[in-house]
Amino acid sequence: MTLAQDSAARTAVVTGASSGIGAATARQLAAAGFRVVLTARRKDRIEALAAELTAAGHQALAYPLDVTDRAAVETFASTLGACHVLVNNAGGALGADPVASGDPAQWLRMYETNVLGTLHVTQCLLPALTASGDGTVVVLTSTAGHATYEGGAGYAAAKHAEHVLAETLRLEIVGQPVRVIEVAPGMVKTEEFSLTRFGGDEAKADKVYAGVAEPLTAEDVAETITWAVARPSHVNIDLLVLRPRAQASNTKVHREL
Ligand code: 8X3
Repeated sequence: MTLAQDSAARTAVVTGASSGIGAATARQLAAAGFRVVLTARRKDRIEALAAELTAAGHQALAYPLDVTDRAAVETFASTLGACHVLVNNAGGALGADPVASGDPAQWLRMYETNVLGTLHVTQCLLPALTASGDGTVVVLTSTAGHATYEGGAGYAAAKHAEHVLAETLRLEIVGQPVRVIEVAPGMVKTEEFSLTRFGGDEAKADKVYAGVAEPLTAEDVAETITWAVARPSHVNIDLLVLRPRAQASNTKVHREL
């Protein structure tokens, strides 16, 4: 399979594009005129979204990919062709246990998906992003990448590391034609984030948003990413933190219960 195409459209790769923020970002970048390449492990989902976008007159392709599989990411990069924007969205949280009882396997998995996944894809696509003459790397971290909360250590540690990756990369490639944008959302209600975190336990997942008037939506975050990517190329949105109005900090949330 080759993803190279003759097209005047700029190419945007979105990881974790099968649902939530990734899918919403792919939709909005496509609407903004990008040729979008949707990657995620779940082939059926990204193929359905690519078909939906194509039927709507956009340019969209699906490429099944596990960002933790270095060899697969290298193969993807070698077939991609031009790349102007990379949105590192794949990742997520597993568990909310205290440090005293947290599961090391969950900590490791969160490091692998959030940090090493972003590392693999960014390393492998950086040559194409640089060759584009005007590349953008977006790293979707979290407010958990900037402060912690009880029960959040494993996720916060991974997101802090991902934040450091973004900040360090920006220092290292200054002078090259690639921007590094970090978007750090707080409470976002998507169909899967909390459900995955709590192993499919709907009651626990729902409790996260209990009484919160309007958590952010995937579309809110996608709009923010698309806005940052659409700034003139000399403007670098280093870090953009967004939260719902009801959330003043990671630990201060207004709930109407
Ligand atoms: C998600 C934000 O507060 O659930 O990235 O850690 S939080």
